[in-house]
Amino acid sequence: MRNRPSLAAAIAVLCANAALQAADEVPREVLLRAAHVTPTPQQVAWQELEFTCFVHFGVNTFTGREWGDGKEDPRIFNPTDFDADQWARVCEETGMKLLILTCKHHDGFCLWPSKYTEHCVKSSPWKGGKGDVVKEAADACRRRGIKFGVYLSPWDRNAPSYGSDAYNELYKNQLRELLTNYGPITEVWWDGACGEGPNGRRQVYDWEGYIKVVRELQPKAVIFGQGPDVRWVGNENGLARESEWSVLPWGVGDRRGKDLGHRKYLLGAERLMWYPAECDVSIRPGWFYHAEQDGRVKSLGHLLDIYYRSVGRNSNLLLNIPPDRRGRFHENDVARLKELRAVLDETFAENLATGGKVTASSTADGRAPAAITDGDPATWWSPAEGVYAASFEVDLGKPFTFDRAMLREMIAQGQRVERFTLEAADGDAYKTVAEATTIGYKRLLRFPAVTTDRVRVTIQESRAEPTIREFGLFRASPRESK
Ligand code: FUL
Repeated sequence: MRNRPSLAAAIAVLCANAALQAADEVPREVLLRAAHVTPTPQQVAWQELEFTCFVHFGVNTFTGREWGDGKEDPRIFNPTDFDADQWARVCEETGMKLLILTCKHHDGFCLWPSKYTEHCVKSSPWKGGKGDVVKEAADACRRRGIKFGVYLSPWDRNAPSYGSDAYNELYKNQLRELLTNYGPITEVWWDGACGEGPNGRRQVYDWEGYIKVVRELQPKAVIFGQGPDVRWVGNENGLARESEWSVLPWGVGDRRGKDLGHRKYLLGAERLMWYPAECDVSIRPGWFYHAEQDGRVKSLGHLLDIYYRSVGRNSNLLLNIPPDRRGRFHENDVARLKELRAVLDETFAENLATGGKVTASSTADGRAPAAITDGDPATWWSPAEGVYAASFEVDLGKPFTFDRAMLREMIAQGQRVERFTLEAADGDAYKTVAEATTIGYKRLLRFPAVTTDRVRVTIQESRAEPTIREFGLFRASPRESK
């Protein structure tokens, strides 16, 4: 008679199998389901903005604080040389495609003449109490083709009704003012901060009700933070994860976790959602302007690192530039932004893969690999149906030296690639240049310079057939290393 395995051994084997399945052996149907979660047209349009501008401006600019307590005398708000056109011009010149203004921060002071509070520009000496920062900013942005967004802090330390149902009505009324009177709004930014109000009470926010107001008045806007469209990346350093998925289990709780969209979380997830990350960070230590931080504007190297780890990792970058007491972006910040723009332009001016001959290990009908270097955002390469691991090669025609690569998936089809390698030909062999995980809307890779006339990208794991929209090879601007 053969020995029967003990119960403990059988359980051990079962547990080991379950662990293996959780980590790697996720059934293909589960992966395919995740791969077919797609963004809304608003989410696609938002993602294409890539680099955007945050503007923290308000009573804190004049008190030197980061969080006002709502007891500020509104008369302190008095910019001496206010110029919203300068904000929009800097955005235009430096490639920031959207400007989000703190219309109301936690202190409750409104930068527009709200009907629902006296704690606003109406009570300030600026323009004799007739000024409207929101209007000037929205108009300036529109004139220069910059999209406009509103930050309206749910936490209000001034509103006497804070902490009661009446505050939810006030908040919705203020939202209605902002979403009705200032033209198209591209993003509504909801800060998660929820502290005590003037009466020591905390507010139970009516998120569902707030979302309804946005959907009704600005159906094309995306909601950041507490809404279902765009999520906070989980830190205020402007950095996305090595693996940044836009497809996540519905209502993912801890946004600070490591790889929120890892395949192991797909198992057992009842609903999945397209929920891309936004990386917010300030160009200075503070969100608001403080003269003593004029010498602490982030270095070019630091900003470039942020750019590669946000825009280059399937996320949008929301970079805060705080106007000073004049109401203008400070010269130091503007100079740094211009340097950043110049380096990015020089680096990405010429795609060395353009004109190369592209071949692939497998191709679906009508999805020829030449699409990945044609510069046409509407075309993409895909391997044949059912092929989830595939490679493409680019014959550059002659040797080039490069140290940056770009890959983009066709996100309207979903996010699929889980792991890939970039190799450079060295004689008859290929040598690995870089390895990475997710691609998504855009992946930028940095690596030591290589010279070669042929490269290969191998996609080792993809949840469904990969859809590669664009591929590029670049040489970093020499100014980057200075
Ligand atoms: C945080 C706020 O408390 C900060 O003041 C700042 O506005 C930042 C963008 O979000 O939650």
